This record gives sequence, C-alpha cells and structure tokens, in this order.
Amino acid sequence: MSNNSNSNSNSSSSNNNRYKYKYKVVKLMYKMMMMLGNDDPEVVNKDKSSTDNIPKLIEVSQKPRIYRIPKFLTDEECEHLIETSKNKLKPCNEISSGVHRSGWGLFMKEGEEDHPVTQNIFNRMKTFVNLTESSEVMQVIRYNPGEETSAHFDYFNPLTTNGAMKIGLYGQRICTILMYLADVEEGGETSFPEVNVKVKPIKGDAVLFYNCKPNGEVDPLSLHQGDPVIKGTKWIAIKLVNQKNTGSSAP
Ligand SMILES: O=C(O)CCC(=O)C(=O)O
Repeated sequence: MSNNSNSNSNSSSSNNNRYKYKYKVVKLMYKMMMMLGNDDPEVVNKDKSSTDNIPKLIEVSQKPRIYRIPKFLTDEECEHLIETSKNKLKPCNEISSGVHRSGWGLFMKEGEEDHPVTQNIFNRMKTFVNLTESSEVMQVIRYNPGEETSAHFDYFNPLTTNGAMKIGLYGQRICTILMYLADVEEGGETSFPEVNVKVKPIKGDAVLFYNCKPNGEVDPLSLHQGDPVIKGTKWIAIKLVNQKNTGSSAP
C-alpha cells in the first residue's frame, strides 16, 4: 500500500515536472516568436494620445493599411530637406526604372542621412515602425505643374527573378513613409486608385502605408500614384522600410 502510494506520488511528481518542462519550452518558443516578430516594421503606437508628444496616426484605410500622420515634420525639417536637395536634383526618369515619373529627384547619399536633422526624423519614424538598417536611403522629389508619378507598387514582386533577388538581398519593402515638405496649391495628391483614396499634400504631414498585408503577402491594393500637380510645386521625401536587417542599403 505504502509502496503504491509512493509510486503514485512519484508518478504524479514526474508528470508535474513534465508539464513544467513543456510549459517552459512553449514559453521560450513564444518569446522567440515575439523576438522574430519584432523584425517586422509593424505600426506600434497608433493608439498613443497626442499628449505623448509623438505625432498621432490617423487611419485612412484598413485594406490596404494607410495612415495619415499630421505634423510629422517641423517647418525647419521640411526646409532643411528642400535646401539640401534643391541644387542636386536630376530628372526622375533618369534615376528610376519601370515607373513613369516626370518630377525631379535624388537619393540621399548615406553620409547625408547621418545629418542630425535626418537622424531625428528617422528616430521619429522608429516610434511607428521598426526601421531596419537595410531600409533604403531617403529620396527627395520635386514636381512642377504637369509632373506626376504613374501608378505603381513599392513592394518587390516575389514572383519575378529580380524581385526575389532583391527580397533576398535587402528584404521586402514592407511599408513606405511619404512626407510632404510643402503645401501644393492644386493637384499633386497621393492616390490609391484601387480603394479610391486620395491624400492631399500638406506641409509637414506624412502618409504611412503598407505594401504588404499583415501576413507578409504583397498587397495589390497598395497600388499608388502621384497625381499631376496643377498649380504650385510639390516636394516630398520618401523612406522605404525594408524588412530584413542586412546592414546594407538597396540602390
Ligand atoms: O508623389 C507621390 O505622391 C507618390 C510618389 C511615389 O509613390 C513614388 O515616387 O514612388
């Protein structure tokens, strides 16, 4: 009898140990999954209130995920980006392929991204997304009246050899942060024709949109374009946020 009770208590304590061990393994796996998940530049503070002194995200569309960020940049930051770029712009059709752009632009050199003003902007972006080292260098574009960018996707197409190679090298362009550096008198909206959304350029505001669905698949609804400017000059800065942390920048 006593032997039996001993063996019962032995087996129940070994069961307990087994459960404890299983629980620890599951907890560890969950932790690892969360750490891996942190590589995704997901939106992190959309519910923070404006009193936190962090620009607030306003949802414009759920599918695709589009957020407007009022007053993301200060006037001084907008002017800094315009002043440091305006004498170096090249016709966009010389610097981009596959998409019809008729504006003027430049890709910042990596050293230029080290400027404290730019670093400050990147730090602000990091309150919203996981800005990995492999994210591409910032681009500044100016459009005069009549100039535009045709409808396109920012994601690399995983079904093409070139797209798959770029995903391997730089990581998928999971989302895009587009900042407006000046007001535009008329036209120049950023349009998402698949969902009938138009974002008006307002100096200092930004639009953050996801090129991929939450499950990581590319999102065809993220098709977007820069409508022709009708009156005034449109200035934007673009930061493409890549998923993978390779320590290098895509061209
Ligand atoms: O000009 C815009 O509003 C959009 C520009 C754009 O999508 C691009 O240059 O890739």
